[in-house]
Amino acid sequence: MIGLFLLGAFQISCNTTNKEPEKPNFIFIYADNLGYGDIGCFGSKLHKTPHIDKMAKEGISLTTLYSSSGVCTPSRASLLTGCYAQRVDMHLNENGGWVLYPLSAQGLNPEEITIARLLKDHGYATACIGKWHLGDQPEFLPFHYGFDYFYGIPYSEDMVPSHNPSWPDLPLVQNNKVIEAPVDLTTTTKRYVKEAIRFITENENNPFFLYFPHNLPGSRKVPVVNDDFLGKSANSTYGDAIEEIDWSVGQIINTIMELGIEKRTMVVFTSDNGSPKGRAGSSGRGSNEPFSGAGYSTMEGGMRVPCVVQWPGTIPAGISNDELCTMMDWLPTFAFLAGAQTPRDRIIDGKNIWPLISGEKNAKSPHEFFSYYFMDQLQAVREGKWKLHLPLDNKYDGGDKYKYYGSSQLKLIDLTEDIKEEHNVSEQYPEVVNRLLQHAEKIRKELGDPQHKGEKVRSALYVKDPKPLTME
Ligand SMILES: [Ca+2]
Repeated sequence: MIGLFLLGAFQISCNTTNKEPEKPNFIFIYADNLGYGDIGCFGSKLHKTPHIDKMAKEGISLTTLYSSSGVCTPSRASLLTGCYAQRVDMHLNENGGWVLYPLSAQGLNPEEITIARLLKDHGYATACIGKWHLGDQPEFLPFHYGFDYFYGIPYSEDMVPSHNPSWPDLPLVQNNKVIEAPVDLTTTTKRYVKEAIRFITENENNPFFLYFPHNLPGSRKVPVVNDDFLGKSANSTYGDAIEEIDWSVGQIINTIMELGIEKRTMVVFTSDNGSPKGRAGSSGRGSNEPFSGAGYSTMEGGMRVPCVVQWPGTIPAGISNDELCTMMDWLPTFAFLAGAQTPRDRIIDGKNIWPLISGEKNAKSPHEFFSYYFMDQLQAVREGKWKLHLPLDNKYDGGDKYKYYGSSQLKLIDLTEDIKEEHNVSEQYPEVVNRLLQHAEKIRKELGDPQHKGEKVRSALYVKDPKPLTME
């Protein structure tokens, strides 16, 4: 194990020869609303996911990876910028809702340095194939964030005119142009795979970054899957969607094997947030086991997501790591592996987690604390094994920050003993409570709360007169 790690470290840090160290390819496969317990290697008995399970067998499972939000837009902003969504002003939409909707005037600020921008500036070919959801106006399409190529839908697959008549038919976008509307969702995964294979094949001889955010299992009560998968799983259409995603993973892995580039390609599979389990109209069939809570919440089940990473010959096979890491850590980690610099002219919340991923002995989480935000409300903080649910006068529980949801009590949880977050041990550990309360105050000052804007935050970009994204 250690030998393999040293080999990996050598490959990426050796500057003693004339030859540049080889830059690895990165393939980041990101499911939408797939729960912790939805894949075989993370405990699902219902869904058959042989390809993802094989990745786990040949790579590493990260069992304590947090998305930095329980919902799409902030989670994606956070992944691509390496920052809390509050830091980059993508935690609320301009109307106080939680995600961007079609015709939103708001989008991720193109001045943010995304993973794609950073890698592109370092010689990588870059593509985003799948669901975007960081702005649907021309100023906000992936092209502006370092992606050479975009093929996919601009926001969630349930954002259609039947929900809101002012929204256009759900568009399929290629680069900056709508090529189909309404998009035929039964074939999107297959078409994404085809585009992904083309992109990988075209770039087999140069470093590339493929960001592959699926629109499955997604936000509908009944996910739209391909006929080849419909009715095949043991868990209704939801299970069919998970198995279609798994098929797509197999196609990607097969491609890099056939091209013989698997030893210089890191493949990550994860999800943007926990399964909403019926919230907001979505399917109730996902699993966040063994955790409590659903997506769109700050319970473990909402924010902890399954993650497997493979890179044969560099990452040891079949190991797992339970140190705390976050979706914000991919940017500094990829930067490190590509020989690039994590931006220094701004705060980046993520940390390089290569020591954890590469199986370095006794490697510890680089995070002292983790903050569980819901929109602009800090609801809990974690330090080591402790999670403190904060006392709040109006604890948000839905997508409208102006609604009254009721108050909540302070609750200290020992996550090593109480994964379902049921037993308040605050009275036994007053010093832990005090420390975490102090930390919460610091974070609120820095990243904001419902009453105050954060002191160390940047701004999203807002445009005037947003227009529907339609065919020309
Ligand atoms: Ca999501």
